[in-house]
This record gives sequence, C-alpha cells and structure tokens, in this order.
Amino acid sequence: MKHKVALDMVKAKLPEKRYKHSKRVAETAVKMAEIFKGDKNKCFLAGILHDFSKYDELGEMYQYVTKYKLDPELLSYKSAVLHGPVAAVKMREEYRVQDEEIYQAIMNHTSGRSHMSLNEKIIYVADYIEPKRSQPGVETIRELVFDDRNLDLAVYEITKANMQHLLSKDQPIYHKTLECLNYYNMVKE
Ligand code: DGI
Ligand code: FE
Ligand code: FE
Ligand code: FE
Repeated sequence: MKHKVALDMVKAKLPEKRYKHSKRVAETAVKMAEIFKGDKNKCFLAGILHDFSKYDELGEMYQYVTKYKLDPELLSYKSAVLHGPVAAVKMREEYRVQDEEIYQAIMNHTSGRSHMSLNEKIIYVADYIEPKRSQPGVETIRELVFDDRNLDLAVYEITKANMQHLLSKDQPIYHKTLECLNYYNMVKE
C-alpha cells in the first residue's frame, strides 16, 4: 500500500486526534528504523495503520475474531485489547496489506508478545513514546531508545509500566502482555 493511500484512509476513518497520533507513531517509527536498521517503509505503514480499528463497534470486532480464527481469548476483552488484532486482519484480508511483519506489528502493538521482530518492537515502542505522549516515565524510555539504543530494555520497561497500571485498576492481563513481560525480562541487558 502506498503511504498516501494509507494516510488518506486513516484520515477519513479516524477522529483528527487519533489520525495525528497515528502519523506521529509512523514518524517516530521511521526515526527508530534509521537508528536500529529496521525497514522504514514497513514501520511507516504499520505506524499509520496500527489504530485503524480503535473505534470499531465491539460486536463487529468479535465477528472478525471468529471469522479469521484469531486467539479465542480475545473474546473476553474489549476494544483496548482487540483493536490491534482486528486492524491487522482487516488490513490483510480487505486492504491487501500482505506483509507478515506489518501484520504482526499491527496485531501486537498493544500487548507486545515474546520473540517480536525488530520492526514489531519498533511499533510497540513508538506507540508509547511518540512526541505527544506524556505518561510518567516516558522520558526515561525515550532516553533508553535514543541515547542508550536499548530496544529490548525499552520494551520491558513499557510492558512493566503498562502492567502495573492495569493491575492498579484491577484490569485483566491478556496472556501476550504477560508473555512479553517475562520474555523481555529474560533477554534485556
Ligand atoms: O491505542 P493506543 O491508545 O495508542 O494505545 P495501545 O493500543 O498501546 O493501548 C490501548 C489500551 O490497552 C491501553 O489503555 C492499555 C490497554 N491494555 C494494554 N495491554 C492490556 C490492556 N488492557 C487489558 N485489559 N489487558 C492487557 O493486557
Ligand atoms: Fe492502539
Ligand atoms: Fe501501545
Ligand atoms: Fe496507538
């Protein structure tokens, strides 16, 4: 898919604020791809498309999980956890975005998972550190990325902060989030 087509599609579908967030994630991901020798084209496209299904209707999202045989565990969650997997299959099945790495990057941008590819990790981290994000601790993660260039440690710290936040709100932890935490705890240096 051409960048302009992706930009226009997301601009037409999402609220302005979410469109701008998606553009910042794409731009942050491209910057990271230069540093970590990732694929700038894949990073831009996955960044632009990652939140495409953020505001899809919940019933429709569950239909995609069933129709495309996604992880049945997803049926216990809401849009916060579903929108990545749903956007990933929509792009693959309906918009002919066939690249496997883009598929996985969109699929796992919220939870992460164990054994992510380089471009997948870039999208996961870019979503968290794009310039307008201001959650506590985000500056430390930006330093891990742009100064220390330690992507695995950034993935770990993001997942840990996310999980601490979820636990403080008594939210259920999706299994991929926990697998991501444990895996990057072991591989980080
Ligand atoms: O879509 P964004 O707002 O850019 O960010 P995101 O897709 O990274 O996260 C969306 C939400 O998902 C965020 O509020 C935290 C939540 N989330 C992440 N992992 C889990 C989760 N919610 C639950 N219940 N379980 C998880 O494992
Ligand atoms: Fe998201
Ligand atoms: Fe995220
Ligand atoms: Fe996002």
